[in-house]
Amino acid sequence: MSKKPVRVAVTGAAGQIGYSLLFRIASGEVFGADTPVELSLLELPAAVKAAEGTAMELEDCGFPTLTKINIHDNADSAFEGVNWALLVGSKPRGPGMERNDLIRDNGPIFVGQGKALNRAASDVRAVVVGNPCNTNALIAMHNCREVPANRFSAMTMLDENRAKAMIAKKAGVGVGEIHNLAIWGNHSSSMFPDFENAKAGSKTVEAAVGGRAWLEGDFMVGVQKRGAAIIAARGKSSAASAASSCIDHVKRFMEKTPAGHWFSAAVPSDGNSYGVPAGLIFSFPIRSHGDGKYEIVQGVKLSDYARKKIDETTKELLEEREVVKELLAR
Ligand code: NAX
Repeated sequence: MSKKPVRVAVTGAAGQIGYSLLFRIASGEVFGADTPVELSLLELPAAVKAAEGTAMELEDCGFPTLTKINIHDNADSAFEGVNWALLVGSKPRGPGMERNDLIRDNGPIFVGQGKALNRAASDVRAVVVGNPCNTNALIAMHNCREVPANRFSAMTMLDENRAKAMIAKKAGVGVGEIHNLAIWGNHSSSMFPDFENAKAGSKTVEAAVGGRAWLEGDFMVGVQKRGAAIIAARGKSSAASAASSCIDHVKRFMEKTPAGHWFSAAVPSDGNSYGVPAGLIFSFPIRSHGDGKYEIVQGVKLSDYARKKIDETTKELLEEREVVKELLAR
């Protein structure tokens, strides 16, 4: 293997998403068959043993691309020199817990991890998966002054993939036919999966599914509540699909987005796009330049319906920012 190794930290490495994500990163699928991968697994002390078990299995796969695995129980050492930090680990919502309790409980994790990234990594991209991922990314970004803000993102790719799959099924076409399905806003039930600007092949999605009623009704609710439906059916939250979407997220940022296309990711708002206040970690249609840079796609037409939905999800993110305001150092 000729290339320089890529160092990837994964937090929550012993969790269910970690169990799926790590193997796909190690296999060479993400960074290529000629790029060595060095994994840095971060876990809580109580789960280090389980992470060791996952590491043993990773070794047993015999992936030629996997050249190193280290396991850590502190973020400073885990993030040293990493190129990608996939921040998956956080506390799940317990019974009777409100969203704001979860935000308050998980916020401090991302203060510590933001500070650790600041100290330990100079060429890093951080992707937050752990919920509430937009606001957790906001906290990490504010506590990591040395790393440019546009290196932080939060994952809404699972929502995009869910939305595309639902439309493809309804329209009776392959999921590969559905493109430009942007998720706007928060990774929560307030998100807006923008079916108005998406395409099914060369058709509008509305034409492909036979009208708007299903899109405004079952589709919207279906995407927003898919996570809960999976918990109800499986008894556990989405894991392999979340890991797969995290892989898609990283790949989409690394590859140049084809002309006229876009994908969804929550990134810091520049304050000049679609009326979203500057600095919020907001999911937009994104186009990657393939050289580490990306842009928020401009000029996407928004109907009154879309505008209302985007305003609602913006309001929710502003409220979340208010809940964690003492944790925002920048
Ligand atoms: P698990 O509970 O299976 O695993 C989480 C792991 O994180 C545990 O092993 C735990 O020990 C570890 N952990 C907790 N605090 C940590 C810390 N401070 N440092 C390092 N490790 C820590 O959860 P899993 O199903 O893997 O989900 C992980 C997160 O992803 C949750 O917050 C979940 O809500 C979120 N999700 C986000 C999605 C998205 O689309 N953005 C979708 C899937 C998932 O719901």
